[in-house]
Amino acid sequence: MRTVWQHCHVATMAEGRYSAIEDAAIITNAGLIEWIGPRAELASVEAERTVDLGGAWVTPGLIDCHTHAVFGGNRSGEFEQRLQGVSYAEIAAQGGGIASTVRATRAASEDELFASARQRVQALMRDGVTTIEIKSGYGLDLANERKMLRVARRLADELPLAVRATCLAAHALPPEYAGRADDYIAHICDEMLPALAAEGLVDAVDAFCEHLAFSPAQVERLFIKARELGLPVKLHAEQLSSLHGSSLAARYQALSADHLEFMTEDDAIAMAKAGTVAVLLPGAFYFLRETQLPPMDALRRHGVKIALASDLNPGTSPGLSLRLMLNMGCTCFRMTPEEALAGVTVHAATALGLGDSHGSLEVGKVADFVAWQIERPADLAYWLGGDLPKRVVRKGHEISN
Ligand code: DI6
Ligand code: FE
Repeated sequence: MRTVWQHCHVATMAEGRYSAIEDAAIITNAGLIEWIGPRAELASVEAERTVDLGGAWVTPGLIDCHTHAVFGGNRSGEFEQRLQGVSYAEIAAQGGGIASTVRATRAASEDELFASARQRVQALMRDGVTTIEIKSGYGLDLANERKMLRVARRLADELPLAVRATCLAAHALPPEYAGRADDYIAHICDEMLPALAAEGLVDAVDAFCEHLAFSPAQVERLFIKARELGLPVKLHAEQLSSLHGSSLAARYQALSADHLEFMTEDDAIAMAKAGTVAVLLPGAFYFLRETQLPPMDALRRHGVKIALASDLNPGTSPGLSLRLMLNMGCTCFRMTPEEALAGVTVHAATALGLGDSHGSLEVGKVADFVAWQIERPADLAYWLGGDLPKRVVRKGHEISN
């Protein structure tokens, strides 16, 4: 159905940065954008429907490019411990942290995981999110990683949402492999990843490169396997210390390297050359009360694309609002509201390998957009969460929130 959407302004985010058309019109057809431009240039078209957006500001549908939205249980008890001064690393060393979510996730059925994840994902959707990435990584064995990835696929089937599923089997060492990290990496490479990929459950491969997780050498073995299977990679890097995981990611043309508080200027240069997106996660920075800022000036100077995401997970970022992350990106990391908006649209799409189809409002791209009743685009980064009045369009059809 051809639809004309008008009486609006559009932040198109074309060409990878903030750009706006005032008093614009959009024509959608068969789920795609057929035309977009100033309303004055709108030629008369045969349209089945014309929609008056009431002066709204239209942005691309928001993209949350880094979440761990599928998990069992929650860790509010650990939050209380950390408020008493116990560190994230100490809690992990005592068998808490990721390991405690692994126990709860293994104990949960696929239906239970689906039901709890759906609620969290719907909270993100109420904030204008139309595309989301979901990582596995709390199963840590074939059956349980499969269970998580199947939930990610089912969310895409049952909700008006695009979902990319990332295999994060190399998130932590499962108890069965205590003291045998190399053996676990070999098990992922030889058994888990080939099986999960063959079942069509994996869009990308991720790992946690950190002293308390996996070394660069172990991550590299996984990346080599991913390349062999034709799967793109991404990496949790430089969150708590500097191991130059982000440079390693760049050497493997990773879609993104994520967190990055401890990255160096040389890492930024390597990422810029490779086109690897820097995904910043201010929710985790805030929730862990970190003080080391990602090197914003170096990222900007070298032209690294910067995305922002929720990192929605039970341990370090129980964040249910991507717009709140826009605010935190500005307040904590000194991004401009325009950079932050690019970070949850055009650059987030690139971080998921969806840059050709999503993330900006241009002819031929998927017609996913949000019409916000706001005065200026900066308002999206200004309000601290909350439910802003809006209309959400997915593949050219308005969805109810
Ligand atoms: N970094 C994170 O922030 C999450 N995973 C990771 O590698 C934390 C996951 C958790 O604590 O459950
Ligand atoms: Fe994460």
